[in-house]
Amino acid sequence: MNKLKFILTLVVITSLNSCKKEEAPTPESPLKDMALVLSSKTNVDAYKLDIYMMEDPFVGFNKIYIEVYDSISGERASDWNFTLKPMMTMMMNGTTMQHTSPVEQPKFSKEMNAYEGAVVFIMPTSDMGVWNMDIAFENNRGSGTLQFSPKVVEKDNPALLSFLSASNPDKKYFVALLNPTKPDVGINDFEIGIYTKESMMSFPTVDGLEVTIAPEMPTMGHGSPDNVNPVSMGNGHYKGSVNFTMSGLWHVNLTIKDGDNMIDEGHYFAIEF
Ligand SMILES: [Cu+2]
Repeated sequence: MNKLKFILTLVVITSLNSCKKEEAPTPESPLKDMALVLSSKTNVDAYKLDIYMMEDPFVGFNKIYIEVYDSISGERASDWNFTLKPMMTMMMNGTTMQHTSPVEQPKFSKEMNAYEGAVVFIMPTSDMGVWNMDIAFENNRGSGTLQFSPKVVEKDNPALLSFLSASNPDKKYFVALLNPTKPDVGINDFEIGIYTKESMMSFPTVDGLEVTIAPEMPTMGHGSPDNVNPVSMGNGHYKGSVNFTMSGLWHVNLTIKDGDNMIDEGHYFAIEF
């Protein structure tokens, strides 16, 4: 697994426990094949937070897992609340401005024995702008905030599309590719997330749109049969399936409508395997 090139900044740390006790090692975890991006003591009892991501943060839909455990007993907690607050600080013409990005706030997953959430980074980190993310936590024994500064890269084949609505040029949309993450020959789950921009501080999900997909191999001039158009599942997610009849470079062309109003046609996700 690639080592993450993170610059981690802990902003709020904890009062140190005055009495030293033997600490349990980080518990065995279903997340252990992912990248540990932050591990920190909290100011709540002897609890620690371990934060994992699947890969280096990128422009698009990034899953985030938070494991909460007692550093003495190793026992895991499921009664905490988390709020992720990603914020980009950008320089524009000598002045500083900020904007956030779409977020799925973490909820406890029994399967992963950890909190599962997501952040859709809409721009890469650059000389012009940097990301910081507050991770606020609370339970009935206390609260606090950790912060880290992900270095967000743009993938060679972008995992996020953005455009203005064809029928309302004041409305901006973002479409993130969620699946397939590991494409293969044959039928693949195809899932996207759709978001809009209400303000610099609000990027809500958009449900109930009509999405049509048309995969093609641009170098060979053919498509594929038996694709299933993604259907709105709530929470901005749309699920269908795509048929890649051979390996190589595919374009999955999207047409997105809101009732009779065209939102976009002509954008595609490039997927190569
Ligand atoms: Cu930005």
